[in-house]
Formats: sequence, structure tokens, C-alpha cells
Amino acid sequence: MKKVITYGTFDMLHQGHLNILKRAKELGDYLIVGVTSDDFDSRRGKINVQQSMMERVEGVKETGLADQIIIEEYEGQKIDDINRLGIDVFAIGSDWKGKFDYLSEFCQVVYLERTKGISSTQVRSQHNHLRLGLVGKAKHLWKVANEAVAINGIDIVGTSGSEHDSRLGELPDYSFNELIEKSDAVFIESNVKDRYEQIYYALNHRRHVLCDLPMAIGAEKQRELLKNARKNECVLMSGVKTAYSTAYYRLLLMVKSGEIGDVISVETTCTSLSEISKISEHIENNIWSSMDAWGATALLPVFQILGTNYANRNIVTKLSDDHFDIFTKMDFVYENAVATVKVGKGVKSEGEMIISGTKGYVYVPAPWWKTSYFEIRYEDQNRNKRFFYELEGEGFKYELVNFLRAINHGRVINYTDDVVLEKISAVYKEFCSRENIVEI
Ligand code: C2G
Repeated sequence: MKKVITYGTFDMLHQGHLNILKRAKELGDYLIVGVTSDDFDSRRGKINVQQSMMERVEGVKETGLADQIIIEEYEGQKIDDINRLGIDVFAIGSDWKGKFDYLSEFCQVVYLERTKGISSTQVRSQHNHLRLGLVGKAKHLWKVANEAVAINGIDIVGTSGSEHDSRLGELPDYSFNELIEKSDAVFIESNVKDRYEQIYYALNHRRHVLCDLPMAIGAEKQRELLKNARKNECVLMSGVKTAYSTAYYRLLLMVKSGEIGDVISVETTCTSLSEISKISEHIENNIWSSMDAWGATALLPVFQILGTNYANRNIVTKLSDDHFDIFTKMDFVYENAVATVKVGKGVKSEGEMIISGTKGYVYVPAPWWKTSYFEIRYEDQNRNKRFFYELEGEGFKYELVNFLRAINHGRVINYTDDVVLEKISAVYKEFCSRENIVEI
């Protein structure tokens, strides 16, 4: 029996894919199709894939052409597969011409003519052009805007609140209501106190929302927003970009699978220096404080790893003359673990994350919130492991692509649990009302 293998993402399966599968099948008696895993695709820079791996596998299955489907998960797997499965022919589209010649050592390599005039990119852009509005000040939006333009299927229609800042190019600036009129979805990174009203309004007009955390002040308000999103059948997603980076997500899975034993301590630090030197000018210049700028990001791993049921918490904040928090330290005591979170705006420190366990610890160097790299370290250094996952730009792309996917497929891939969102809002509220907070 002559065995043929071919590989691909097969996103939004189209005629080009069907043709290649048919031709590959004709090269032998038994066709094996390797479908790329979501992780492998994002590592090789293919992050704009719309369908999940399961949906893509289903698509290939439905063609009835594959005798066997396998998952391609890592670089170098092709050689392994060819040897392990006893492959006679490796077939791939002519766009890869020359790239897989190295496999001819193991089997016959055939490049099949690529079908002209059709691609997943084209299918994606015909299907879903999401009109996205951006809400907030230019200094918070320009990076998102830069990364969003590269995403197929997203058109930025304008902003609200950016006041025609040159960093946003020619984007028109509208009133909030006007922007909602013109958009299918909004990305919100406005001042925390404005977010609840804005999200509520957007959801009631059936617009999808991607919003920085906290989305609201207090757990109840956050819960209300989530309920409202469900009622209006809209996607309401957390806009903390760290949660969508492959390295961070992998790290969470490893910690949860017991790689460092029981977690005893989580420590996170996020700081940045303020854009202006005179602290007393913070408020009038609309500069975010330590909690506004960093609170949610720094709390996220604590609540995702240790849960939200801590027994005690202690918060100390250093206030400037105008009552602006330039540094805040939060300690949480759980039944079996502790956490320390330090955030600063106008104070600088090492922005690292350390997760300590009974068998080892995870070390993520600064800036951990934009991480592409982390280490798992043990007593015996020879067992230490290093992990690297490419992170393009600031990482906004990943959350935008996930947002687009959630909208197109009517479901949210739950990167951040509702209870975590609620707890972040709750802590923020306690902080704002200075409930049991030590001021120095
Ligand atoms: N294809 C084609 N004609 C098109 C589009 C795609 O013949 N118009 C072929 C590609 O050449 C490839 C297969 O269909 O052989 C799957 O294409 P993609 O889903 O784009 O996957 P790709 O990124 O090419 O993955 O390890 C993964 C593989 O190396 C290929």
C-alpha cells in the first residue's frame, strides 16, 4: 500500500484545499492529512486563523478524502511522522517549492500546483469584515491601532476620545454614540470610571466589546455587564493582552498540571515611570495611577493560579500630594498559599513574575506581561527548562484575533473566567473607596 501524507492549516476549507487533497490522494492508496494545532500555527506566525483546530479537523473529515487525520504540533514533526507512519510520498502545494526538499532523504517529495485565485485570507476577508471602533485616549490606543491594521477582517472605523492625535494617523474621531452607530464592535481602553456606562450602552446597541480590566468598579457591576452581554448575545471579552499570549497561556497550563508541585506563592511586579515628572500634574494630565495602569494585569495571574477565595488581604499604597497612587503593594493570604502584587506608576522596579511551588518555581523575566520566554527551575539545575514562544509586537494582535474568532463563531474561548473579572473589579473598588487600605 502506497501511503501519502500532506499537511496544512485548512482554515475555512475552500476549493484550493479540496484540489490539493484530491491530487494528493491520487498519488497513492492511503492519504494521511496533518492538521496544524492552534499552538503550532501561532508559533510559526500564523495567528490569523479563524477556526479552531477541532473545526479545521472537522472540515478535512467532511471532505471524505482523508483516510487518517493527525495533528501537527511541532517543528520537525514531519520527519518523525514519515518514519513512524511508513510514508512513501510527501505532497504539498507549490507555494512551498524547495522548502521541503530535505524530506527527500526519507520519502518521495511532490510539490503540487497551487490553485490560483483562492486563499483562506480571501475567504476570511469576504466573510467577516468587522468594523471596529476604538475608545480612549490616543496614548492608550495607538499601539492597538497599529496592530489591528495588520489583521485581516478588521477595519478600524474611527475612535472616540483620541482627539485627532497624529499617532492615530487619519482616523476620524467621533462622539461615543456616533462611533457606536458606525461600528460592529468596540475596543475600550478609556478611564476606568467611564467604562461601565460605555460597555452598557454598546451592549444594548448589540455591539461586541473588548475592554481593558477592570471593566467596572465592583463585582456586581461586572456581573451585570456579563449578564447583559449574554442577554444581547454579544461577546464581552477581557482586553488584558497578557492573557492571550502563547507563553503566558502555556505557563498557566504547566503550573496547573503540577509541573512545579503545589503552588505556595505568586509574586508579580508591574511598574512604569510616568510620562510627566511633576507628580502634582498627574490628574489634570489624565495620567493613570499605579492601580489604573497595572492593577488588573498584575492581579490576573494571582487569581488565575490561586483562585479568588483568599482569606485575607492587605493593601498599602503610597500616595502623592494630589492623592494619586504611585505605588501599591497588595498581599493576599490563601488557605495554603500567599501572593504579593506590586504596581507602580512613577516608581520603577524589576517587572518579573515568580511562581513558587513545592517541586520548583517558574521565573518570568521583565517585562513578564509581554512575555515570550519563561523558565521552570528546579533544585537540580540540570532539570531546568526554558520555553520560548514568539510574541509579535505588543501582543494586541492575539487578543484581537481571539475577539474576531469569538464573534464569528458565536462563542468566547474563555481565557479569563468571569469570577476572575469580578474579583479584579472588586479589589479595584475596595482600593478606590480606600476600604482597609494603608496609606503611606
Ligand atoms: N493550497 C493550494 N491552493 C490554494 C491554497 C492552498 O494548493 N489556493 C494548499 C497549500 O499549498 C497547502 C495546503 O493547501 O499544501 C494547505 O494550505 P494552508 O492551509 O494554507 O496550510 P499551510 O500554511 O500551507 O501549511 O506544516 C504545515 C504545512 O507546512 C503547510
